[in-house]
Amino acid sequence: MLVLKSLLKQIISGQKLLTVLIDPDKMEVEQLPTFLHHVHQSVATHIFLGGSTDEASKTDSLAKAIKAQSHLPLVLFPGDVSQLTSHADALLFLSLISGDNAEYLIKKQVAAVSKLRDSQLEVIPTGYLLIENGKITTVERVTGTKPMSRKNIQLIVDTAKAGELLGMKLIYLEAGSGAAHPISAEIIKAVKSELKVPLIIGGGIKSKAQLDAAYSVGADIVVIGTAFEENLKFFNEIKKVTSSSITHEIINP
Ligand code: 1GP
Repeated sequence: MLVLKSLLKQIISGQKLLTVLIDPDKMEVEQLPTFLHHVHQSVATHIFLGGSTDEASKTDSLAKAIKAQSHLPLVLFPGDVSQLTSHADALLFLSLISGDNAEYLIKKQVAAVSKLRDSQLEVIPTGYLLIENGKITTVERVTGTKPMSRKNIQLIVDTAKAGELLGMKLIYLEAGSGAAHPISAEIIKAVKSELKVPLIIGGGIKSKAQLDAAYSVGADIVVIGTAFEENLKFFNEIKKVTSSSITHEIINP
């Protein structure tokens, strides 16, 4: 089934989705078997691949290796046209609607068309909003756009809604990788109350409590990268509950 259709089905049935973000600048193909082993034991439902930069042009080889080693849907989350590869299931076709840099609003998308024309990738139009988080992040530097103020919640809501009205199928509120403060509960709640399309939240989420908090106020999909890169044990905190792990807990509480 197509990625968007299947995630809509999961969300409608009440499931919360968790995406593990693999940044090509921070992952080697050789590290994938161990990393994916942990991903598969966790509650992760999707893998995103991409980053603001891909210095060593590893996206293609990483995508191939991930597809060979994982059953999870692989979705591209590209910072640039150079990060497009056919070795994935879908592409978040992002437009940075929080900023006024034409490059990231439409020009990179135009440049992508010649690569997408003959591709089998499922293209998912996605409104991408960068929100201020307390420190300057790579997305801000690379895109040359100012994040939206955390205090102007109405403007964030209106921008997200404008994205939906323009036909975007997903709205992604981004605090930036390694953000000091994840997107606040107040912002998530306000945006979610006006949106019909699924809401993705990412940036700076480092604990199970923060993950649950984001879900409880309306996030449909949460994206986590840094916390997993820095500590594989974090996967244990969000492990799948299987009958064997329940038995283990009963015997070894
Ligand atoms: C970044 O939203 C993602 O684009 C994930 O952020 O690396 O802080 O988890 P973290």
